[in-house]
Amino acid sequence: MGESPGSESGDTNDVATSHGRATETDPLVTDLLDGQQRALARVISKIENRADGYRSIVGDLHRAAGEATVVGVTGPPGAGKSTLVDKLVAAYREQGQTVGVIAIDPTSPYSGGAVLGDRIRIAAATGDDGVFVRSMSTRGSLGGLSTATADAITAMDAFGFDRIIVETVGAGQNEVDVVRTADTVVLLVPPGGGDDVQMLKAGILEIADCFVVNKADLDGADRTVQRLREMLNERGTSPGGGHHGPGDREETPGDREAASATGEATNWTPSILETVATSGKGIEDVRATIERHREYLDASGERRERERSRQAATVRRILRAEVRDRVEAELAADDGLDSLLDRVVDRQIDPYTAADEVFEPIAECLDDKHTED
Ligand SMILES: Nc1nc2c(ncn2[C@@H]2O[C@H](COP(=O)(O)OP(=O)(O)O)[C@@H](O)[C@H]2O)c(=O)[nH]1
Ligand SMILES: [Mg+2]
Repeated sequence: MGESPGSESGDTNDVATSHGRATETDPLVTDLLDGQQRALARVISKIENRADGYRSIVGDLHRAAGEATVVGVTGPPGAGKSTLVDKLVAAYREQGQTVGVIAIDPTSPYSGGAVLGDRIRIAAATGDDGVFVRSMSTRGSLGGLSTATADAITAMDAFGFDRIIVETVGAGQNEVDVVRTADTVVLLVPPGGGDDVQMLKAGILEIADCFVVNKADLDGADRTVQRLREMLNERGTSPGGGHHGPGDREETPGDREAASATGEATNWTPSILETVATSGKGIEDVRATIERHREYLDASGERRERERSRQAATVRRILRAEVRDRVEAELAADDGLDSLLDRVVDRQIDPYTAADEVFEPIAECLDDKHTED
């Protein structure tokens, strides 16, 4: 909850860190690392609001993170993700593991624990400090969610949770990017959905490590399992194979396979499981499969590869945002585009030239930097 709406100034501590370089550690960081959930909640709010000092906070936390296993749970709305996550949390707690949950729900922003199942709400309400649930909204600028989620994961990781679950509807590139921040991707598929399986082909299928046909109590689950098997066979997941095309950027599924193909360890063949999340049937299999995948990631060296491509994506996102902000600042300093636009509309200059004129000072700085090196 924002305590000072409309005010950017905050208290004097924050002002000192407004350039993103803290001279000393923010007390919030100390409290978070000390295991105070309230500090964790406040840090995530700062991350979400891009509040003063959040960068140096994330910087400090980054050094303390890196131990948690991040599990992405994705699938269409109503597939039973929240119900399954709820049961999964309980299963982890039974094993003595602590769990942080991030629910990204475009339909119910800021509804807090309300988007999740009863078990988690109860766990949270009864003060089980081995569970922490947070929802994040999809509002904000392009790519902002991916970065904010990555930062929130860093905060939960530094806090010390053994497992971090990110629930998200796997629609759209932004959400696919979010799911890619996970070590293990669990994809929920509703039964009887020949069409749904068809839809999955668009991007999300390739990044699933575990397929879960939930609502197995309903008709059509067997057929859906069958269809998924066929699809995986078409894909050719046999060891050593499975290249889909040239991976010309970081973070493509091809990168993951290339990484594992170079190692000694065998490739991971995605599992297909059936569950009834409402009753808890099959949840233990899901938990065990995630653990098995985790062991595979360590044995194959793929964990580090995934971490590298995820960090590459984060750095690139930050850079893109940085460039965008610089350009906007440049525009603002030059009275916006107004004078340039008149010349473009009057056909004195073309849009490329206009863009060049705006970008020139930035480009010059970059050129200077490169000649220094
Ligand atoms: N019959 C049946 N219903 C389920 C199952 N899992 C979840 N549901 C129901 O499906 C609805 C949507 O579940 P929810 O977990 O909110 O889905 P989400 O949108 O993917 O998070 C709820 O009414 C659940 O009770 C299941 O295994 N079987
Ligand atoms: Mg949900």
